[in-house]
Amino acid sequence: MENYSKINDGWFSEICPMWPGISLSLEIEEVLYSKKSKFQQIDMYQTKNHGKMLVLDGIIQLTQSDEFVYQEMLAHVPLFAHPNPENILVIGGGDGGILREVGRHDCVKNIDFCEVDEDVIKVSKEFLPDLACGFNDPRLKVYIADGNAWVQEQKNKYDVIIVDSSDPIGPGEVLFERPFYEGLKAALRKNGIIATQGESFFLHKECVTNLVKITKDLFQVQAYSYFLVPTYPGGHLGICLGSLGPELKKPCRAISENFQKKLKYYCPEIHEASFVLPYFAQKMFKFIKSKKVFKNVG
Ligand code: SPM
Repeated sequence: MENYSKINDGWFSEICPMWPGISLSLEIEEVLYSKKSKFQQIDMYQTKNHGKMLVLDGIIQLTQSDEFVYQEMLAHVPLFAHPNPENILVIGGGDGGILREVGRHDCVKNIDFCEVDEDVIKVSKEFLPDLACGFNDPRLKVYIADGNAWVQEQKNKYDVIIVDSSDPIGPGEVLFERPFYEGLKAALRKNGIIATQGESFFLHKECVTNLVKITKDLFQVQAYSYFLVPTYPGGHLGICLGSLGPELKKPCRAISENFQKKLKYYCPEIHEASFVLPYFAQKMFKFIKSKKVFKNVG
C-alpha cells in the first residue's frame, strides 16, 4: 500500500486517503526500526510522550500510552458476553496485545492465532515486550497464514473469534468483505461470537454501514460498540460484533476483583456504555435492512 505519512521536524504525521484532510501528528525522538517485510513497511518509533509506536505502511497501529484501550475492549467485550469461551481464534494483531488480554480468562482452553506477517511478531517481541508477552501463553498455537484463506478451512470450532485487523487498504482489505464474515460464521461453534475491528462511524460511514449490514444479515444478534483512543484519527474506534445466540450488550459473566485490578479501561459499566451510540449513528444503523441467513448455526 502506498505510504503517504511524513516525518518533518521531528514530528510523524499520519496521512491516509481513507481519512482525507485530517492528520494525527506525534513528536518522535528516534526511529528504532524501519524495514519492509514481504507484506508491508514496518516502523517502530520512540515518541516523546507516548512511548513506542508501531506503524504499518504509514498507519499508526498502537502507542504504548493508550494501546490498553483497544486491546481490552476488542478482547473482553466478546469474551465477557460469552457464557463459557473455551476455544478462541485471534486473526491479526502480530503485536500480541489481544493475546495478552485473551490469556487473562482462565476458562479459555485453546487460543489459535493466525497472522500473515511473521515480521510484525518479531519486531514486537524485540520492542514491545509488554504486549508480546501474549505469545508466552501455553494455550497458544501460532499459524503464519493469510487470515481469510485460513478461516475458510475452519468449521464449527471456536466460541469467540477476534479480528484485530489493520485498515481496509493493503493486506487488511479482504477482512472487511462478506466472504470473510461468512467464513467467520462457519468457523464458530453453537453460541459463538465474533468481534472485528470496526473502524469509525465519523470517518468511514460507508465501510462501517457495510460491516453492520453484513453482520445483521449473517448473525442472530448484531451490535456495534465504540471506545476512545487518543492516537487513532478522530480519537475513537469501533468494534463490529455478531453472535449466534448470546446477547452482546451486557457481560454475562462476573469479573473478579483480581481480574478487574489488572485492567485500565474495560469494566462492566463501560461494556454496556460502549453500545450507546450517538443519535446519527443509531439512525445510520437503524435503516440498514437485514436479510437474515441462519445457516451453519453450530
Ligand atoms: N493490536 C493493535 C493493532 C491495531 N489494529 C487496528 C489499527 C487501526 C488503525 N487505524 C485506525 C483508523 C481509524 N479510522
